[in-house]
Amino acid sequence: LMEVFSAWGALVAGVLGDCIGGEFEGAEEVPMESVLQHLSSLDDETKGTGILEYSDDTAMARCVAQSLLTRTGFDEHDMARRFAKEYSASPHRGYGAGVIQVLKKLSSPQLNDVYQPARDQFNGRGSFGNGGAMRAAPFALAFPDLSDVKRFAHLGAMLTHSCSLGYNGAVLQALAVHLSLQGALDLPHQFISRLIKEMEEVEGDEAARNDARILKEAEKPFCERLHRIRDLMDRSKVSIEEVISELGNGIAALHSVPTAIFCVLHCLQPRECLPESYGGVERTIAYSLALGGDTDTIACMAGAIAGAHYGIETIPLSWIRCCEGVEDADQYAERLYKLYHQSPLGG
Ligand code: R7I
Ligand code: MG
Ligand code: MG
Repeated sequence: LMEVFSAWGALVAGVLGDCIGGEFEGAEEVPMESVLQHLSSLDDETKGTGILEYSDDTAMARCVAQSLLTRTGFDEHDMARRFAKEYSASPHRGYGAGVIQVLKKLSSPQLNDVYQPARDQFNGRGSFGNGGAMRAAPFALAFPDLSDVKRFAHLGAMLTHSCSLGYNGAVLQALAVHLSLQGALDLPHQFISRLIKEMEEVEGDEAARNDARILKEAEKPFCERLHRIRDLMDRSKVSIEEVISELGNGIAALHSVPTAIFCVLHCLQPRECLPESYGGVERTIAYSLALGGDTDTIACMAGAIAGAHYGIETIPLSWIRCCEGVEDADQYAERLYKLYHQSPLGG
């Protein structure tokens, strides 16, 4: 059963990860000292950090939440329209280089098939970027039924990411948030086994097998990464370098969604490299930033999973106060929570 504190935690911590993580996006190496300095500057109001703006990750997640709420369920035309409108209103939120083409085409009134622009990307194979996964959390909140979470996270991602290595990252992220909302992180090994079981089925699909073969990945790429996570979990010490080389920190969904899940699992306990005073969400976001690479997106995804587990009450007010769009995230979470409990959603 989902608690409203978890729903708030998921969407709010996702925004925090994006806003706070933006500082290090694209950095190759990020010393933990720099991360802790950045985080402590958020507590210090005299420093006048000002408001940290959200990027495309949150901009698109807001569209997903608004669309699910307005349409009381998934409506691909409405969601596509919102993505396009948001992009044309604020194009400078740091969108991926390829997805901009899709967003421009989606604003054309003549468009019949809203999934076509995404299919045209990268010589017709579609994008494997993490742009579908970074905005997947609202799907986890909206649908009580796991098969609906999978189905609509998939379709929502397909509006921009038609390669299975892109949209299956969104399915995995939505599943992780959904299970976390239900308290599944109390038993971390069962949590990862459950994700493997679900993704075995998701990646057994013909299209996924084809993409994996063409891109020379493992037969079931996300499952393979989840197994690597399980191996890393069982080790007493894991270095940042090992996490990066085993799981990645890049802009591909395959190199960032499993990484975000690992960050959450690794930070379930206090860690030597992190201040003792930190709660779980703080640990998770700090650790995500220290990996470098696509920090806003990895922290956003890890933040959503962790926020669902620990709940809103564990997040420092000083962090909440300095990030753009937190109040809205809070409201969307509450309204999605009500939908989840009151009316059956569906397509
Ligand atoms: O996936 P996407 O929306 O980007 C999201 C990322 C997040 O980190 C955000 O915070 C923001 O910074 O961007 O955008 P896409 O343009 O679809 O994919 C991102 C990038 O991945 C592309 O610009 C390409 O560099 C790369 N990429 C590919 N490269 C080769 N072949 C994605 N798919 C392919 C591909 O099939
Ligand atoms: Mg971004
Ligand atoms: Mg990013």
